[in-house]
This record gives sequence, structure tokens and C-alpha cells, in this order.
Amino acid sequence: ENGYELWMRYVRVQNPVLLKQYQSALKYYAIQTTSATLSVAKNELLKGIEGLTGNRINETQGTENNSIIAGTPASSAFIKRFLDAGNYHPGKEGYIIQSEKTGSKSRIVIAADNDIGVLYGVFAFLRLLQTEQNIHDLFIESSPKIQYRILNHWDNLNRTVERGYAGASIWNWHTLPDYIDQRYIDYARANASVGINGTVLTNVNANSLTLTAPYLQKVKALADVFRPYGIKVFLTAKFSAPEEIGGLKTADPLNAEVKNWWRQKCNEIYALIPDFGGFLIKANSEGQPGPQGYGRTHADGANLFADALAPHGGIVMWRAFVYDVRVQNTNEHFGEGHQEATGNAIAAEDRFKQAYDEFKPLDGKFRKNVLLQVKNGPIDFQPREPFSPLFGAMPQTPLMMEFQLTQEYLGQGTHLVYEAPLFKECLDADTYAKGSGSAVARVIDGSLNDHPVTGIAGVANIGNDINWTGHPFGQANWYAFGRLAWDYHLSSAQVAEEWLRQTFSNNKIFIAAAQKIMLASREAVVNYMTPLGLHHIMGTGHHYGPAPWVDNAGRADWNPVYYHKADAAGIGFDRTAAGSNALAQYQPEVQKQWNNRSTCDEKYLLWFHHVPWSFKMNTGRSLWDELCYKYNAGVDSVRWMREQWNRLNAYVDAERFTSIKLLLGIQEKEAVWWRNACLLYFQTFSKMAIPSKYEQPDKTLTYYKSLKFLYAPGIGGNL
Ligand code: BDP
Repeated sequence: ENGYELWMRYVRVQNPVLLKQYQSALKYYAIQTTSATLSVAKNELLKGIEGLTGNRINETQGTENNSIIAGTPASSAFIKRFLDAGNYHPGKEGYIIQSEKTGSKSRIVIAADNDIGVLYGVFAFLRLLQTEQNIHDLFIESSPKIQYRILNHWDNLNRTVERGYAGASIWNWHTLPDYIDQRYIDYARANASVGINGTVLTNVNANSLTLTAPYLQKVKALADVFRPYGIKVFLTAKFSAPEEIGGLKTADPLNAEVKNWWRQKCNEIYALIPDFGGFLIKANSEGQPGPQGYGRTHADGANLFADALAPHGGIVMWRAFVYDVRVQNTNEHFGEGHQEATGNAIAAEDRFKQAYDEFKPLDGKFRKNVLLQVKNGPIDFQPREPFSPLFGAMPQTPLMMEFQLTQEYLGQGTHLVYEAPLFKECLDADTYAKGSGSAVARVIDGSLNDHPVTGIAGVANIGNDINWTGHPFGQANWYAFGRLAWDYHLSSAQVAEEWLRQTFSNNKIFIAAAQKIMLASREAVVNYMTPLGLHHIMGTGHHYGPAPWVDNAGRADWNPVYYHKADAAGIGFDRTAAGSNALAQYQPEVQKQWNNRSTCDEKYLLWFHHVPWSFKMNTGRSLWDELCYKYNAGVDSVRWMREQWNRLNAYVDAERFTSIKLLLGIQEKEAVWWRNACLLYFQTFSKMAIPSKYEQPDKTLTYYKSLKFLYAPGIGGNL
């Protein structure tokens, strides 16, 4: 198998007892295909049942014994009676799956208020069969906790993918709109199967061409494909588009002509795509133009788009990932995917603080259809970050979460890192914004501050590699993002198990072992890359491999040395009141957890403190020894993951087994590289020995520093 089918393989159920149960319970179906969505729901159901059970089930108009009946009150009188009788209200996208017995008849009902709920219910039902669950006495009610569940593609029009490690962009702008690749349909199926309901097709480092008439035709073609699957299309909008493609002299958000230009542009888009979702905008960040270039605020900028979209029901997702207002000449225009700052770059004293400093004062100034899209941590998708202090700090503004599925800082295309534990760690963190119990998840789902519009985004790890994500386990991150966006109460273990069962096998031995590998993998990457709160010490530009020594990048805050601050006295970034005071951006209860280096959770220690090398850690080891211990533990974990995997060949097809085996070999090599390079470098400050019980580096620091990576996937991904 090559992995193309993702978790939708629908292979014959192995458990003979369950197979019998399924075969006898699923003999007939009744679905009125009154819409395109109900048609795809029916096709998926039949395809799934046939694959899983071998049954080609027959259509029935009635309500036969052993039938499955799916629909909405509008499509089916039976479903209407069913929902009325139970007084059920599945909601906009929710569904109910229930075993129903009348007299001698036993049936399975998939009921929803809307067509899309039926499709979600069908996928959920198929998941039960795929994961070999009992389907007697079903009663499942489910609806999403977050409204907009969106993938962000950082895809350029030339098909390179910024930070993409899985081939070229799946959007073929050349052959669109006339050629509809089967992949577009399978992409939509995969997303719908986990409840993802939106996609931003283009890179946040935007290209104005996207908004020209020929491209809008291409976007329309994709929107038409995705619509039956409940997926809305969004685009990134380049702030300077009115100048670049509109012939205007300015893009000033308060200028009447500019406002009019965007209004017209939105009218044009909605005439083609009536359910267009809206815009995602990166402004005044890393060279992207924005309102500050015209002396205006982020709120002025966001509201410009909000007003143009509002009559059509669209939303603006305005990104809070900013750290370049202190760069002069922000109105420079940069090409697609390009993010060099100008020569006048001046780094912030602490980049950590910038998003909060810029956005918090704007709370209450955004239109109702603006969501502020905030990365999970204050810096940039590191293996571990504390939650962004913006969560909970802007009660009047709906905040969207932005996670990164593509593993820019997590070993890129070759490391097995299951990200659900990272997502959950952030979502579960307590902001204390309204006292204890104010988890980040409650900011995002709108419940903390009563926001009706809510969203969550994942930067996609998808490309045109045959298996979509390059690393076969990358699929799990796409899957987990969708499942947790739907219901963040699911555990990482549960999501991993579901995914493994559907993607590989229901064999118990296999699941137990592979699930352990997945659950260990996130802490492993933290340990072999950035233990104890280290961050951003990856190779400059490409972010591949360790480079804690780099000190010559264009801006201070692009340099690893800026983040670890190692010196003879110790290591770490002092963000207490004695340092940058970034900690003051959190609620007092959170500050209390982190502001004292003796009581600070050691996971975050070097995020907030500059700590002496001989500082005594909880284990009794010195900080230096603890660092040695953690880096070695990371390597040990990867070796363990590799050994575990190598025992599983009997349970996995040869193609995927070998691919993962080879990748784990690379991961081990690179974990060793990370450990050796970092310890040798930090040792030049600590002047302490690597305890002899640990494997000693077999190369010198000079060697590691001399490595050059001509072929490391760069900003434009691995093309
Ligand atoms: C960083 C990436 C850069 C992106 C930027 C962003 O290195 O390629 O453009 O984030 O999110 O992680 O805008």
C-alpha cells in the first residue's frame, strides 16, 4: 500500500464475529439524495460498507429490518418523525447515530438537521466499522465545539509550498479550472471525514495575482468540488493588492477608493462563489505590507476587509503573528514567499511580547466578522512553547487558534512526531482569564467570553506526494487536527488509536505498540532538540537541524543565540521582571507558576529564566547534567521507537513498513546530531564534562558547525 487512501481504506473487517454482525445488520439502505451532499454521503456509505463487509447493500424505500436510514427532516419523513419523537436537535453540523427497534425490525438511523450533518454522521458510522466497534445499541450524538475548522495551505501559485515537506502543492493552477484532479475530491473526502470545513488555498505570504479574474475562476472550480463536502474556500489577501492589481496609488485602509476596490473585489468573488468563506491576512509581518505602512492600525486593516465581506457573510482571519513593526519602511513590497526584512531591521527587545503589545490595546476595535488568528505559542511553532499570552487577554475579540501541522521545527519530513499531545497541552492550559477553569480551549470555542463566531486553523502538511504528507505518520497530524477541532475533549491516545486502526490494522499487538510510539514521540523531539524550555535554535532560514551557534542573521531575533543566551553564567532567556518582563503579559496565577526559577515547571524553565549551569534541578542534578540527561533521553526514545517499529513488520504492508523503518533510521541519526551539536556547543559555556555514563559525541563542534545543507527544504519547501 502506498498510503494514498489515508484512513479511508475500507478493507474487509478481520474480526469474524463483528464481520457477521455488520453483514447481518447492514442489508438495506434508505437515503434520499435530494442534494449533492446527500449523494456523496450515500456513495461513501455504500463504498465503505462494501469494502468493510463485502455487502453490496440494496436500496429500500421503506424501513426494512436490517437497514440503515440516513437523512434530514427535509429529505426523509422517517427521519423527521424520528427527530421529533426524540426531541433531538443535532444542530448545524451535528448528527445522531442510533439503533432503532420497532417490533421485530431493527435499524440504524443517521439523522441530522442539515445535509452536511448526514455526511459527518456517515463518516462517523464508517469509523465505527473501521475501528471494529460493536454496532448494537448505538446512541451517539455529536456536534462540533468550534465553528470554523480550517486548513491553511501555505501554497504558492508556482506550486512550491512554504515549509512543505510532501512534494508540490496539490493545487495545479495551470490545469485549473478545466481539469479536476481526483485528488481534489479525495482531499475533500478526507477533510469531511474528520469534520474540517474550510480551506485557505494560498500562502499567507500572499500573491495579489490570486485575486485576479483568471485565478478566481480556478478558485471557483475548487469551491465547486468542495461544496458538497461542506468545505468553504478562503483566500489570503495581500494588503497591497489595490496597488498591485487594482492600479490604485495607495492601499490605505481608510481611503475611500481602496474601500470601494475591496468591496468590488468581494462582489466579484461572491458572484462566482456564493459561499466564499473570506480572507486570511498576514500584515506588517516579515515583509508583508499592512495598515501600519499607511499609519493605520491592525484594526483599521482588518475592518477594511470585514466591511467588504460582511454583506456576503464572509469572515476575516487576521493573523497576530507579527514581529516586524520595528522594521522601518514596512510598506516595502515583497515577492511571494519572500520574507527578508529591510536593511533597517531593528529587533524587538523580546519578540515574545510583540503580538500582545500590538493587539491587546485593539481589543474591542474589530468588527464582528473578524477573528484574530493566534499561533499556539508566543514565538513560532517550537517543539514546546508556553501558550500565547494573547489567549484570554482580549475578551472582546474572538481568537482563533493556529497550529502547525507541517513540521517546520519538528524534524520536517523525516521525523515521526505525533502532534496531538502538543495541541492538547496548549488547549488544556489554564489562562486564568476569568479565574481557574479558563482553559485556552474555552477561549477558542467562544464559551469563555460568549463569542458566537469561533475558529481553529492548522497549517497543512499536505503535498502531492503519493501518501499526501511525505512521512506516513504525518497523516496522523492532519487527522488529529480535524478530530480535536471537532472535539478537543478527545484524548491524544484515543485519536492515535482510531487513526492507527483505520490506517493500518485493528490488531491489538500492533495498536498497543504503535500507539506507544506515537505518544512518546512529541516528548522525544522536545528532548533531543530543545529540552527544558530551549527554543528556536534550529538552522537559520531552513530551520533544519541544530544551529545554536548562529549569531549573524539579518535581525537579532532571527539568531539562535538571541533565544538561548548561553554564557559563562548560565543559559536561558530571562523573561521575569528582572529581564524582558514578558511574564507580566500573563494572569498573576500563571505568572506565579513560572516566575520563580526554583518552582517554575522545568518544561518551561529556560523560556523564562537565565539559569546557572550548576543550578540544582528537581532530580538533584545540576542544570548542565540535566541538559545532558534530557538530550540523551531524547536519543534513547528514538532508538526505542525504532526498535519497537522494527518488530511490527508482520502487521504492516511491506511498502509502508519499510518507508517508516527508513525514516526512523534518519530520525535516529538526526537526534544524535542534535544532541551532539547542542551539547558540544553549550559545553563551550558551561565548561563542564558530559557525564561519562552518556554516549560521548563522536565528532567535534567544528565538524557540526561546518555542515552545509544545499538540499535542505527551504522556505519554499522541498522542491
Ligand atoms: C514561520 C515560517 C515562515 C512563515 C511564518 C508565518 O518560518 O515561513 O511565513 O511563520 O507564519 O513559522 O507567517
